[in-house]
Amino acid sequence: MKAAELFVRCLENEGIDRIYGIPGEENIDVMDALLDSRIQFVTTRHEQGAAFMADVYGRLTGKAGVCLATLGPGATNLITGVADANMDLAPVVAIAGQGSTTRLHKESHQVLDLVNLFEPVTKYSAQIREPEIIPEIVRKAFKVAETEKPGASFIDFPENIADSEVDGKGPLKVQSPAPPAPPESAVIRAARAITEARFPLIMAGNGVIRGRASASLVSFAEKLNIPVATTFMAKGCIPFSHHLAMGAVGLQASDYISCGFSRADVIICVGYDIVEYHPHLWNRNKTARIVHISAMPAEVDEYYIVETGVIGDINAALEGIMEKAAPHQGRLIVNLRETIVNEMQAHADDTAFPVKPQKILWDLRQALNPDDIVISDVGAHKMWMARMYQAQRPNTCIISNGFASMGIAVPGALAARFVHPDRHIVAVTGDAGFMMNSQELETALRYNLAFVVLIWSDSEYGLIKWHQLRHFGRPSNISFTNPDFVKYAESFGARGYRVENTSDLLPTLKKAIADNTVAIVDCPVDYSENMKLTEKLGELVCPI
Ligand SMILES: Cc1ncc(C[n+]2csc(CCOP(=O)(O)OP(=O)(O)O)c2C)c(N)n1
Ligand SMILES: [Mg+2]
Repeated sequence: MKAAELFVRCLENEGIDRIYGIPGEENIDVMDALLDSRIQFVTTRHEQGAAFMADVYGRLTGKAGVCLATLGPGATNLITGVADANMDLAPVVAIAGQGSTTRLHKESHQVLDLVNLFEPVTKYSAQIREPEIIPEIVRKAFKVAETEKPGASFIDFPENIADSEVDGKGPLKVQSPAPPAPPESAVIRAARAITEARFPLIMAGNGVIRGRASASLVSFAEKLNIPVATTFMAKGCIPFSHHLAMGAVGLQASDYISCGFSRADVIICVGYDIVEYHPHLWNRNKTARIVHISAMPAEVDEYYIVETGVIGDINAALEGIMEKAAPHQGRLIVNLRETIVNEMQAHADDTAFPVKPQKILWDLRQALNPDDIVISDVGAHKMWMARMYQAQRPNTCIISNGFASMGIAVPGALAARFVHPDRHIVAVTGDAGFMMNSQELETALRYNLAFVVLIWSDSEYGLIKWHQLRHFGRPSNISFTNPDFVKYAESFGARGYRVENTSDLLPTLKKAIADNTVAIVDCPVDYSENMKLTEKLGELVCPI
């Protein structure tokens, strides 16, 4: 058979149902072989969109999302999304065409050394130099991408190899190594440290969601009566409505939950990776006694010196420790949770216009069911989403906080709808981030995918202005003008709405969801709340 066909057989063997990407000259053999495959090719409008789709697919499913591009510019367009997946620990396999092996040694049209280019943004980057090694390269790319800590793999497929014949080769058996149970001695030490703690606090990271350990985490917290803060990327691993939920940590400034961190003597980090939230921001004095529960040993950081490491399957670790540790009283936490809940509710009936961030989040929560999914883009809106959106289930509030690239929300929403056609999906985005990948609205409509895009309009790079004001007291080069988003939506064949009054927001969101197609809601936002938040948190009086 043709090598390109063997390659597609190997992809099928990995159980993938979709590839996102853009065909090119150098991968015509693969594109042709895909016609005889059950794998669906989703033709996107930018390779970056394809990579973000694979990224969010990977985060939602734990299986590698797959994106494909041609050589040179197609491949370089993939890089931002691939880097995002890699740093957010989402499994992705990226594939690019390449020139023939007979022209890679010299100056040659569109040829770049892609294996080296992708090296720093992947866990594994390889070129298919011979057709016989296709089964090994494909299997390895998926195995490496999906194994803790997950990330991206890259395959470079030269056109003459794809076009060559290969005999007697077939896909390799798919094997997924499961993390072993942690050693009993570590479980006992952790249980003792937690029992002896005066005020323990749990910080849950995205590893809890990757390890499908949310239910164990909640039982662990309940049994031992220990409050839980989550990182931005672990929102929902304990329902916000739970009495032990303390909200999300991750702002660079102090927040209410920082009071919990400064009062706690033992911090139990579960599935936490330091890329999610620098330890120097929550352990400034290096006094926290850290219990590290994770599938992998901790990264080295002078502010993250582990006292007790419990390495292995997170479910097994939590279950083992909770059997052996003694419950706590938990009285300090009641005030802290009340303060956080009160702050979230304070703007429920706020009618000021432009709409305050707090009110947007309140109404968004009212418009959605607990299982519905929001995908945040990156900007000031992300900080508000992370702080105040009340996620009730794991993987229902997708936030990129590793690489944190703008432009993820629209392609991410598209991928989420493919995975969960039965749930409502909302892309929450700034006006700048929206315009970075808005071309994928056309892709979504072409595949009949329904989701809402909620744009927080300020005609500025809001987050950057916020930083500039904090540091220098004046903004520098952050303004732009927007197209008419309603007409823009309509020009794609999508629905478009503009919020003119704050009281219109909730009914408009409900209408947009009910439209059951792509709908854009342009919502003017009052970002004067950003500096007000900075001032309020600067004068923070701890409620505990
Ligand atoms: C691709 C990319 N470019 C630049 C940045 C730096 N950056 C972070 S947030 C931001 C502004 C985002 O503006 P907008 O999308 O309008 O959201 P807002 O902050 O106004 O809510 C910028 C430029 C980034 N994270 N990603
Ligand atoms: Mg903006």
